[in-house]
Amino acid sequence: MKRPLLSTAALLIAGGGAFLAFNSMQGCRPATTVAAVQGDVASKVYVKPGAYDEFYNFVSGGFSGQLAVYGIPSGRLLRVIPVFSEDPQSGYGYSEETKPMLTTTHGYIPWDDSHHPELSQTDGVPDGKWCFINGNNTPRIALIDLGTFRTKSMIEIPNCAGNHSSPFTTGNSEYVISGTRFSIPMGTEEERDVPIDSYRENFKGTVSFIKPEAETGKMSIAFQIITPGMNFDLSHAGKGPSEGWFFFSCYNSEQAYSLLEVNASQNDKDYVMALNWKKAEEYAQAGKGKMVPGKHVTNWWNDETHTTESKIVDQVLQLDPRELTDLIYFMPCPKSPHGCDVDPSGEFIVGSGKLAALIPVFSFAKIQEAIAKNDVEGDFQGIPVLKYASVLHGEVKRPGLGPLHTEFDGKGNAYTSMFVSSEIVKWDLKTLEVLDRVPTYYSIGHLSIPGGDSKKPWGKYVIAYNKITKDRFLPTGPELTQSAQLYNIEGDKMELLLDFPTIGEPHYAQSIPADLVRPREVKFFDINENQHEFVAKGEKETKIERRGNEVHVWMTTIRSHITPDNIEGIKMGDEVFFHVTNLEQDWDVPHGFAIKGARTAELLIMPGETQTLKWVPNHVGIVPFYCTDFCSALHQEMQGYVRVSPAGSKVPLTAVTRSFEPGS
Ligand code: RUQ
Ligand code: CUA
Repeated sequence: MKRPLLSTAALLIAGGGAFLAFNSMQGCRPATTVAAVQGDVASKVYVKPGAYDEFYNFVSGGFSGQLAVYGIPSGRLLRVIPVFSEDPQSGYGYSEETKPMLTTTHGYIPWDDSHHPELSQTDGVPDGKWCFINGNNTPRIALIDLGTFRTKSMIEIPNCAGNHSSPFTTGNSEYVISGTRFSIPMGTEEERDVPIDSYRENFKGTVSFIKPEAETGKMSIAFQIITPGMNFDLSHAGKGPSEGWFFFSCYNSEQAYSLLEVNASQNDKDYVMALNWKKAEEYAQAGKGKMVPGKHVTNWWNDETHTTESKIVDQVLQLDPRELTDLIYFMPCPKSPHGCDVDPSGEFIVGSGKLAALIPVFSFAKIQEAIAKNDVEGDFQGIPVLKYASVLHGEVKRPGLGPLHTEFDGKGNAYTSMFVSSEIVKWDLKTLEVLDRVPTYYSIGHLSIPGGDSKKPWGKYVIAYNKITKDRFLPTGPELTQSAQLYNIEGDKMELLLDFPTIGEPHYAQSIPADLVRPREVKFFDINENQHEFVAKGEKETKIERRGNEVHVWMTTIRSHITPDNIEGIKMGDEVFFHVTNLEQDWDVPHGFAIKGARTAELLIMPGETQTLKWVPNHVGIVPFYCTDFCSALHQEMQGYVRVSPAGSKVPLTAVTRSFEPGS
């Protein structure tokens, strides 16, 4: 969502949904766009040359499908990690080794839309090991290794459409969750080929529990729970007393399937779904589920072969809460809830109804009581609906307009983003009193506090991720930069410190002290452990080999030459595979590889690693190749030639580096 349309607002008013009108408008502008920045804020974000930031900030690129890494408090962009989209800088998605990472049951997908980074946890606290992120469009979950800052594994989610309420983690990353946004018909072809207006009978949702293997980061689907048809928006795991539970915001309890902006905004309340995952795990292990069709791909990056390993799985274990009746419960939640956040103590669950004029806070203790007493007001498609008044801790009154997401500082305060009124509102978890509010520029979506959705937030800052930046930065044509804003939250009043531009749409983000990430940092790959099928561990191991019309070149790079650099005997019709090993054993010395006419990007090969570029020559003649990464004083000398001859030519296949006497 970038720029809500005013015409939509008009349509809504005409449609009788006047209460909705504000939702469609651009956020109310704070009167002055130059925020009152007071005193010496610059020194609070200034990281002097050569010094490091205190926090890593992992920010989803939204529709770019990538994950960006910033330093906080400086807001400096450190890296864009390619996850769901190809990356011309590193060759991710172009090299033969990484292509399978982006391959699904729908084939190769060069792009996806990613929303929510979630750091892995130990004892309910981010541990700096992994970062998960969801692919929305073609449902997948990715795991990024924070040793290498690379996508380590990716799993496709079957029986899912719009993987939005994902990938939130349990307290020890036993599981990450994947909740379907769109409900869809599932099962056999016949069961899936149904009229759209049979939504109520045929459309269902699922939540899948993904298990990451602690040692390897390989992911599999442990089980999947089928749910009534609705839209599932966001989720969070319980903690402390509510450990073992998951909470999901659900909208479209109207079960509309057309013009949702009006038709899915009719009910006064939708739901927060409480799911007992410990119970589900027990049932799964006791064989209470059934295997159903659910073809999906699971991809894993092997750091020794420097290659993706892929596996196709045909079925998933599904649990049905209509039979296993103590798995899920609905709690009424005003009105089209978006965020669903659990406070550090684990007692309070905040449902942010984006069309509601208040924020309901549920009490886990009361939920348990209501379940024990069967204190229900009815059911939704066979699932019990607990009484609102019985599960409510209380409501935050008049918080602002368009509450979306809430994070916590660990000192008893909650911070909620207000999309429509463009502000962050700080309130007290116990008294539910509003304590402070600051404007954001503009239309804040998510916000993030370091550790702010965990058991022990580090606090210190809240960062706003805005949907609209009009007039905040130098314009860049119709598409303006996206942005984040950093606020200090150490005092009673929030204080704006910094605006910084971001890539893609900055969606959700998480931050962690750099000290927790850095002990695992990988500086280069040990060449002795390189088990790539086509590795050359030294220049003596370089060679060329023809296999029918495939030609394989074992190639090495080291400052400042490529071996071999004179290749002849390639013919039109050949497919040439350059397997390039970077022989360096030093930090920060990648080499690149590019060849004229290659219809992919170039490669960027890290020290000790082997990567493969496939090249299909389409012209007869001499074709140069070279290193694309400025690696040394003689980087411009790092080059070579391939001779391409007509099909059927008798030129022998050779690959050499020649000695050369000047003038001879
Ligand atoms: S949602 S702006 Cu995709 Cu995370 Cu709330
Ligand atoms: Cu290697 Cu430039």
